[in-house]
Amino acid sequence: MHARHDIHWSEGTLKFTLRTNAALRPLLPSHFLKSIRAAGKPLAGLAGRCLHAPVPRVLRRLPLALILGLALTPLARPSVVAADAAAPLPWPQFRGPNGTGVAPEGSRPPTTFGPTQNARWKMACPEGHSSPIVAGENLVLTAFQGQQLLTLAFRRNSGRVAWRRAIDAPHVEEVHPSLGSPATPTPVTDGNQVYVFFGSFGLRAYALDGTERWSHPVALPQTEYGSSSSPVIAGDHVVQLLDQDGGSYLLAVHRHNGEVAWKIDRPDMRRGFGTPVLWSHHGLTDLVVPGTLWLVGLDPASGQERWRVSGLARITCTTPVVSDDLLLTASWTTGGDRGAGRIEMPEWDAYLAQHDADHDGRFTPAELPTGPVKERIKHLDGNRNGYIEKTEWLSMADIFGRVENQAFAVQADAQGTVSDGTVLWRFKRGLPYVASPIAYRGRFYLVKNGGMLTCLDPRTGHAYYQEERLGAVGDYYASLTAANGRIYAISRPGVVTVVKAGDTFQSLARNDLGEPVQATPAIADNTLYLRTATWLYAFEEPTPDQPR
Ligand SMILES: [Ca+2]
Ligand SMILES: [Ca+2]
Repeated sequence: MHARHDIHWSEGTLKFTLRTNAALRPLLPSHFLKSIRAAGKPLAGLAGRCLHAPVPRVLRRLPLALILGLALTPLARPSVVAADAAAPLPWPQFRGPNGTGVAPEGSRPPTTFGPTQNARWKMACPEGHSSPIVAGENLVLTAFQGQQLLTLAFRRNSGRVAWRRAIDAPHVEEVHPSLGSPATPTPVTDGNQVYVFFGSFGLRAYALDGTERWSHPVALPQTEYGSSSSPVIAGDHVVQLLDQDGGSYLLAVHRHNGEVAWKIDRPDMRRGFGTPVLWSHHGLTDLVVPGTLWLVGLDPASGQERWRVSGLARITCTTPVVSDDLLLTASWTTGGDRGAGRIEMPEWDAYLAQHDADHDGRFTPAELPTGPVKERIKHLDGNRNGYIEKTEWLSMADIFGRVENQAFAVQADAQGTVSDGTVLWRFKRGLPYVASPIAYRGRFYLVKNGGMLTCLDPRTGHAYYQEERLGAVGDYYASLTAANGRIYAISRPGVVTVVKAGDTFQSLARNDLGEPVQATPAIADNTLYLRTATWLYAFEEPTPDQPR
């Protein structure tokens, strides 16, 4: 009997073991032993087991015969196990684990809190809409102050500023004058580094202690409202969505050096503000990317498109969520509902004949009459040359003609195929504009501007309740979060309504923070970290051994 021989390695917080035996070790090429790295694919089929662990890329590079030999040799039975998969990062990105908005079970943040209640600490925080993430002992967020793009780390236990890094921005992207900020995308961490993105700069990586690691500048995006999509980690890559009015693309760079891994153009996408998520099913992981009208699934290793499903808004601000085997989303933009308020672009030839005053075959802003088309002139003028050309007009007319604001759920079929044909249901009421929806404990929740909450069955679309009033009016920009059986919905004026999760609407508390909130909270252990217009709070109920 050969002695078992385990080869251990780690990637981020995941630890792996390749379980084989000493007799086979000489068969493994030395580069394999030296260069094992985790990649984004689940290990399916190898050794007849499906393990919920990323498969090392190097395994895919091994000769098939060797893999089969390893798998079939009775002496060997190799397997890759995630030995420490139960130690995920607590809140590593926008909306926490894989963008779900759901805190790990066992988290018990407070239900009632405010500037003078259950605030363990509060710290003044410069302007910005990015959400805090948990990176080691720190919270990290971005801010904008004095033409500088800031990355700030605050000690989780005290709020003390641990480090502050600045990027001078000679050119700041255009942002919405009252709603936007050049510091809106939320950082992401893989447990070793923090990655930040500014539309006015690009990507930058810092070590957890704030040491600069690399930069990847990008051309200034054209979104009018300001970049909002947050970077995400997919295997060895940092992925950044740069949907804009012209020249949209999706970028993946290597985590260790910031060099381009792949870049794909998205010519049919216009400005968009959502964040991609990862969806694992049928032995594959899809990078799911929101955009104009289409939700697209890609291979995270190459960027190659695998599928697309229709049903997103003309401008998608929200991020989809994964729940069990379902992919769920909801989006809404003005003019995309059927009936009253629907925007339709006039027919080009007739409109040109009527309004092209200088007969040059295109429109200047001055030539267009006041109305919904003229209001969207920057959105239409994708190449930013100051004219609306026929191609720009027709492509936008096509988008306005096809859009159907909705929520929907999609499930892969038995073969793993995803398409419009595998959409389980579509629902067109109570839709959110900016606040991403949440799937929590078997229900799917949407918050609509004005303060209305809807609860759906994620498998059927059945409404357990619809557009229940939260009692806190205003727009909802922060995304829904959940912990300990409660949903947190935050109005832009700064009221956090805490609702009991379940099939019957039950409001538990309304907490007024006294100033606007656009950032999404982070939840770790029993603390809810929340950024308001000028403060960063750590809300937590005092424990008996923790005097205030
Ligand atoms: Ca003209
Ligand atoms: Ca143009």
